[in-house]
Amino acid sequence: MAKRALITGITGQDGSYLAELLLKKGYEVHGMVRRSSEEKFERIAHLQGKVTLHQGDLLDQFSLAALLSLTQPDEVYNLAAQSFVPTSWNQPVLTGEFTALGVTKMLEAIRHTRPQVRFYQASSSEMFGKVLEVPQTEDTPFYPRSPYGVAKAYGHHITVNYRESFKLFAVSGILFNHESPRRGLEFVTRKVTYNVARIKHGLQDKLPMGNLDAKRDWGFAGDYVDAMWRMLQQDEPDDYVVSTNETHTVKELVEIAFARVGLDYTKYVFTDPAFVRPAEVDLLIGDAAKAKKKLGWEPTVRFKELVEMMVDADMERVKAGQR
Ligand code: NAP
Ligand code: F7E
Repeated sequence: MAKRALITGITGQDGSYLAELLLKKGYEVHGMVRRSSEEKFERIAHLQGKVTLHQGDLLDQFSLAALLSLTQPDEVYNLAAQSFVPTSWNQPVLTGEFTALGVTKMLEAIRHTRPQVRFYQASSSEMFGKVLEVPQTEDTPFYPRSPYGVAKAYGHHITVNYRESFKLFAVSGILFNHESPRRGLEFVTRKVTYNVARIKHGLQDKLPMGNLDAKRDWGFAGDYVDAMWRMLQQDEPDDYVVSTNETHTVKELVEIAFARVGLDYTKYVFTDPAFVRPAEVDLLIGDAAKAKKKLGWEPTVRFKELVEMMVDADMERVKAGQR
């Protein structure tokens, strides 16, 4: 019989890639979606009829338990969150409700409704924040620098706690930044690649940016959802860092993106304090040796290829008048 998976956050970047992956593996895929006045599930439009969508919300614990009873999943991937770091300073309480307490709500629903489920929690390299070790591993202590990072640290610890307290098969994937042509427009990679395409097509001539010196370990989302799945196929639940083991500055990202369309970024990019954060994460670089050894996982897409893939996709989209 086909395995069943429930994905929260199926309309997000990772949810769409994960749903594709699980469908290819023969899973029956269920997704939780929030009610909105206009249903625009663009990232999963191509999966219509292949995945089953159910209304629910991480804030509504009863909706989570009801969904578990209805769908009877073997695996639950908790990808839903308020995931944009700057918004977490504007809406810290909401971020805590979704991104931190939402995890406990789901774990409680699992514990009481379907304790045999294998549970994946989408943890983040933002928990390392002002890093206490370079590169960062599963053993590096956390020092989050935003309400988002703080909320994710709570989500990580409560996942470990429920594993240890109630013997749930619960894992925390500590994923470093991962991107794709489906990335939201406000995140730095997609902001740059989309605006490069607009500039190249003559639709604008300037690009305001924040801190160009920040360093990130950027990988491809398609690779990272495969690591999530592998974590749930192990004999024992455990936590894993998922990263490329490379770090690059935002400036390098900008240079490569503009160069891809034959432009010099210095003519277009300027610093706008509106995009500078109250507290920055200066340097992230992950050591994914454990994931390689135990999961047999490795990234297939490197930084330059990733940026160029995103620029090319945005050039096509802008040409077609799409976002
Ligand atoms: P994303 O594109 O921002 O997607 C977030 C998803 O969460 C959307 O489907 C959104 O639904 C849903 N959501 C938000 N609040 C919800 C709520 N209260 N109830 C139900 N659903 C809710 O994020 P992503 O990049 O795919 O990331 C997936 C997960 O991994 C997130 O938890 C993120 O924090 C974490 N993460 C991401 C990265 C990365 O680099 N991408 C790295 C580490 C960890 P709507 O469509 O209705 O808004
Ligand atoms: O910023 C700098 C900014 O917003 C990356 C989320 O998926 O990954 C993501 O969080 C860097 C930061 O991602 C702009 O200051 C400069 O240093 O793309 P971002 P993030 O904050 O690293 C982690 C792993 C997650 O878990 C999160 O959910 O780029 N930066 N100028 C800028 N960033 C943005 N957004 N916009 C700028 O104009």
